[in-house]
Amino acid sequence: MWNKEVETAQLEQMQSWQLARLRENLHRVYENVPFYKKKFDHIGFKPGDFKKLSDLNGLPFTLKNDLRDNYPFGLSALPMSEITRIQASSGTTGRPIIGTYTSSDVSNWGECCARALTASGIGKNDIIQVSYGYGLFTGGLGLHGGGETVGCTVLPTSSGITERQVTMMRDLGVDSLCCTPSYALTIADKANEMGIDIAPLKIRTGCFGAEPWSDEMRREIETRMGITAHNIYGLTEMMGPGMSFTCNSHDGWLHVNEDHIYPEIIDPVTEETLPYGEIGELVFTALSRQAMPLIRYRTRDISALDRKPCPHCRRTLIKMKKIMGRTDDMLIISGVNVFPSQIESLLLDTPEVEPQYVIVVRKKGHLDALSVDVEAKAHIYEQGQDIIREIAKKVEKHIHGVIGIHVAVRLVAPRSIQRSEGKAKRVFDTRNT
Ligand code: DLL
Repeated sequence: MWNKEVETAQLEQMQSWQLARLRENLHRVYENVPFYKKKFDHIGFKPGDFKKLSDLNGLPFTLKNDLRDNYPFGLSALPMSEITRIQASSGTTGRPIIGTYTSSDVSNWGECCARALTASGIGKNDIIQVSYGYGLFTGGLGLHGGGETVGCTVLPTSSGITERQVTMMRDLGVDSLCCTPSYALTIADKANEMGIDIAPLKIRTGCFGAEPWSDEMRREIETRMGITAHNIYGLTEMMGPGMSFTCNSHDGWLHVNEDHIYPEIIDPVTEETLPYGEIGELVFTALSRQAMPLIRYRTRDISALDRKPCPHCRRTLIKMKKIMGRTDDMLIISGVNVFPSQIESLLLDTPEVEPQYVIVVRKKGHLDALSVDVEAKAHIYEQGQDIIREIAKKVEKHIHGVIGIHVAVRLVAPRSIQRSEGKAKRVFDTRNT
């Protein structure tokens, strides 16, 4: 463990750290961020009234739109002289989401990523290849900072120039790859094309995140690269990668760095806080962040929380379930709620296809129709159209059996779907275009 004292702290100790930090941040935002002053005044709340963690339930949420409305620095709690870094995420529409950091924020971020890297088996003697994009996106610099905190050797390849990713991984004896899961597969494909087998190379572990990925995809990466694939989660608004991470239990739960960010699960419709174990939307409150401490930020990510200590690694940090989807990713097809990740799991249950697919939603008359193009494995594709159609029908039946909707499945030629170097775009919704 990177920080055993915190990662295995008793609940009482953790809650006292959380309460102290939360009180400080509530004062900070009330005094320095007019947006929060107005919101707190509106409900008659003064930071001095805050006595216990459950008092958080009564405080208003912060939404993505609030960040857009207060673009670029309206939610920063400190003057520019204190800000040492700005990161941003492009978002899908309109203004970018800006995150500001003080040097203490950057150092805490490094600490959180160091915990994640350590949990993935990385130490001082190892080389990590950071193939997340460097720049405004938090992936590259986040894992870079984590690697430097651990004291391992960081190879800042950034994303792209995939052939070079493969040769450097081989020639330098890289121990760990950090990138999006879809880019890991792109790298594996490129190695294949180059006639290089990654599995026997020195690399043994990886920290993958920034997009949802199924267990089937994890197994695919693990088999093709001969590594253990770890999950790392985060968002620009709160910090970036390192908010939570997996240990070696691979049970679908991530340990949350709850001394830096306080998680809650709410019902996205009623906005009520839900008890541990229930599925809902993740909401985070910044505990140590100085530059841009968001209070009750609604992530739109769907997950659940579990307070039981991990039987595998003994960390006591609260766990969150691997992201199951996003409230805004959910497709409603003929009245049935469908998450792209459910479709991915079902596709990858099928041994004849590659983990490369696109989902298209379109209007068919008054109804919504869903179709999926998925790449066939090369040896299957070579067997001709009859076999391909037969497998497509089998997949359609499987999806119908589990989710209860009809999805038109097409098996397409190997390598015909565009490969990703960062977050993969897999869903094309043409209903409103
Ligand atoms: O994606 C930060 C990051 C970089 C995380 C590298 C992990 C590794 P944003 O671009 O702001 O930040 O996107 C945040 O991506 O709300 C989730 O919907 C999704 N996401 C991030 N990590 C995971 C993950 C970075 N491990 C949004 N599993 C979040 C599923 C993830 N979804």
